[in-house]
Amino acid sequence: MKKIVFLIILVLNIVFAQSFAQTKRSSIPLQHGAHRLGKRTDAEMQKWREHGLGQFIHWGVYAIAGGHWQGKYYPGAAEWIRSWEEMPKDAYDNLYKEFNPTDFDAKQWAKQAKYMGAKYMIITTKHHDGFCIWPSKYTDYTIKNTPYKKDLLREIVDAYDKEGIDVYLYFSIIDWHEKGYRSAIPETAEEKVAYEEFKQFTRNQLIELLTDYPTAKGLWFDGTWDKAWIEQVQFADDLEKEMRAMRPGLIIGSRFRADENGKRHFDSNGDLMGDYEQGWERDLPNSIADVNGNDWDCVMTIPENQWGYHSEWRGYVKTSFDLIDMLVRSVSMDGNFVLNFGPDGKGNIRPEETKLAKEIGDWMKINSEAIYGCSYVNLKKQGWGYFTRKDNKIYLTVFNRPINNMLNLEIAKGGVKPVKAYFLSDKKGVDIVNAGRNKQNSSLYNLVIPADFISGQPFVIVLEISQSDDDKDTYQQAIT
Ligand code: FHN
Repeated sequence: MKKIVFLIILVLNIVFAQSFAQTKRSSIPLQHGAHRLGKRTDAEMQKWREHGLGQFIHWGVYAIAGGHWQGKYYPGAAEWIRSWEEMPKDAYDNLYKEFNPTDFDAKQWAKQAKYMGAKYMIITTKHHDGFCIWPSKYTDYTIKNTPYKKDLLREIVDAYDKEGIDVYLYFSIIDWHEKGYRSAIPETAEEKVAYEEFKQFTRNQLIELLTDYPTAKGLWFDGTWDKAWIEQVQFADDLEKEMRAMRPGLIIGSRFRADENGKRHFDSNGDLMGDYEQGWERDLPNSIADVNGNDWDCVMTIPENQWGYHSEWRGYVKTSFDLIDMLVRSVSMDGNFVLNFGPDGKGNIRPEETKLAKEIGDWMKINSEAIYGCSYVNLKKQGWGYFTRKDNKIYLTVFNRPINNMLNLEIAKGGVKPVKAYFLSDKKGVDIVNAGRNKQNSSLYNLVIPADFISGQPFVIVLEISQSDDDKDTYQQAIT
């Protein structure tokens, strides 16, 4: 009887706690806030979630300038060169007349991405400069009017589709080329009309992209921080609904629109707007608590902050170890890691990027089981690396091999039970030493790396687990 009363109280507590959380998160009535609480559970989103690794490509006419103008070095991000005071706007706006990427080979790009292990890619259809790599019928500022003429986006979509890599379309709402575009709220009646036309133009282009490239799986928005756009609450919400109705399963991140109080990414109740959090740019969460139970992606540059092609990378350039570390770290916190590439004006992927793609790919060939379809593991973080998990396997990716060759593992009471451990690379067994319990009654284990094991790479140990059967205390903890 006591047990039943206890169970009823427990259930009531859980129900109360959940409804409290719900009430709290939705306490401000919103018309244009999040339209869904919690993660999407459909197959398209599940697939996105399992990708782990993606490729970003920034490509447009800025690649011709390559971060220089008339011998001068532009210290900003190459794709922003038009905004540089040393860059004459007219000259930039006419660069497209020289855009003729004769070395471009979409199949080669896709093959390289496939080798690297990317399961999806994001391509800049139009960056802030407004140049469209597809022949949009709503502007003349497109690939069609360059010497190249052919539809670059089509070539990319087809090539990546063929390799089984899902394509996502990057689209900048900021458009420096379109005459009605304004960053701040238009003041005059004339400007207001122009901005209304710009909104219509934006809608037309998005509908055009979704219609003409039906295999693309989603849209990756950018340049949505302008005050003028933030204020288009009803318009943006309606447009998002229209796009979703047009393409069920479409995936859109949290950067598209603001709520009625101007909140972006998260609405005024703190709920995520969009299907995944898109705010992790060149940055990673510190812990799982930072991601609030949401899906997320991290987009990362190889140098400090260069997306488009800059012929002269200055400062620290990440190594494949840095990038693999970020990849595993992302997956260990339920995120996807998306690595950026900036091809040059002729369509070549630069040798530094090619080298990194190869090194990451070599690593993935052996270790991708610890990435694809894997997620967060509720185990205390250890200094040697990261945990990821799929079904009954926990993957320990080791970046910092301890001097004593012992990989510590701490499993809270009632948690999983280690069954066996082995190297992912050759399936050779790894000893699991039971190291007793700590004061919190967690079970401690050491996985012993054989002293003669040599690896010049981060390596993965697989730990097979079963549900715990260790509820009984074996050792009386001291009372202090
Ligand atoms: O301004 C852009 C930048 O050029 C680049 O495209 C990145 C990629 O996420 N997004 C913007 C800055 O957030």
